Parts: sequence; structure tokens; C-alpha cells
Amino acid sequence: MKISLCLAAAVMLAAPGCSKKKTDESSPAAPKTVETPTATPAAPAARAPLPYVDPGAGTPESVTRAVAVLAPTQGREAHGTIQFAQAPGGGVDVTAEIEGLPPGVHAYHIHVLGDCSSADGKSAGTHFNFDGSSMKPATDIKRITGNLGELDADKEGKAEAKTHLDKASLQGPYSLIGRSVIIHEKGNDPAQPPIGAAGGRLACGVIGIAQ
Ligand SMILES: [Cu+2]
Repeated sequence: MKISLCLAAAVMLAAPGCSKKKTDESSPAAPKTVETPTATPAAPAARAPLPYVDPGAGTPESVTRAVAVLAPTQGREAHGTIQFAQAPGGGVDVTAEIEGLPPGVHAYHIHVLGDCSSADGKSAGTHFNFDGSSMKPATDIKRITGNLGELDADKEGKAEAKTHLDKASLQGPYSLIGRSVIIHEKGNDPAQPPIGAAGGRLACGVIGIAQ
């Protein structure tokens, strides 16, 4: 009987002891296993000024060429290649070779998202503005944003075009890399900036880094 009482007392005494130990481990005086916050949060890292061709090689280079391979949207046949080259004097030279187009004039634009995953090409979003916000362009804008001009397809549906974009770049925050090109059903309507109301989307291609 005496032994049983002692055991019971020991159990009762041990319980608070265990619970005290647990409290001590989570108290500030316990050995530190959690990082203490730094006095001042670090400023956000500055954005890299140029995209790199091969950062793993240790000698970063700036991007000077890019390419978009365009595939038709659902029910369309337009496809082809658009090459981009950073011009020595600034801006970007663009060379387009497209086929499978309905004969006639078709506007083509840089769109803000490099996403051609939807069947109608609308996943590419709105036009990419080389000089300001794409999503919220100025309300008094007079030009068609992201405009590459127009492709004039012959009777066989082929079109070739060369253009120069003064404001565009393959480098820096307004880089075209990772955006997309959309070819439209119709030509641009200059009276409807900044989109140009060129109708449905015939083909879409993402702009990627090239050598
Ligand atoms: Cu467009």
C-alpha cells in the first residue's frame, strides 16, 4: 500500500516535470533552432539588365536574335516563321515567312503573353506595348500597340514581309522574349487604336531566344 502511494505520487510529480521541460524547450532561453529575423529586410534584388543566353557558362551574353514558329489556331491553316534581330543602331529587324493564309491582308502583332495554348489563340492576351503598359495603355493612345504591320498573302496563301521596330528590343524589361506573335483574320483598322480590331486569330507563336 505504501509502495503504491509512492508510485502514484511519483507519477503525479513527474507529469508537471515533463510538462515544464516541454515549456522550457520552446521558450526563448532554449537553444536556438529557429533563425532570428534580421534587423532590416533586404531591399529587392535589382532586375538583371539583360537576359542571358547561357548563364551556366559563366560568361553571360546578351540576346541578339529570336524566333517565333507560328502554328495555326483551331480550324485555320496559317503557319510559318518570324525571325527577330537586334539592330546595331537600336530597335529590332523582323522577317516573316508565312503560308496557309487566306489571300489578302492580315495584321500581325506582338501579344503580351507567350501562351498559345488555347484553341483560339486568346491565351496570348492583349497586345504588347513597347512603350508603356500593355494591360492598361494610355486612354489617349493613337497607335496600334505591338504592331508588326500587315502581311499581304498571295493567291497561294503565302506572304513575306520585313519590318523594323524602332521601340522594340530583345533585351531589358521590354524585351520581346517570351511574348508571342498573333496573325489576324483582317488588316488593322487605324481608327481603332490600340488594338486595331483585326478580327480572329489565325496563328500563334511564342518568341524564343535564338543564336
Ligand atoms: Cu493582335
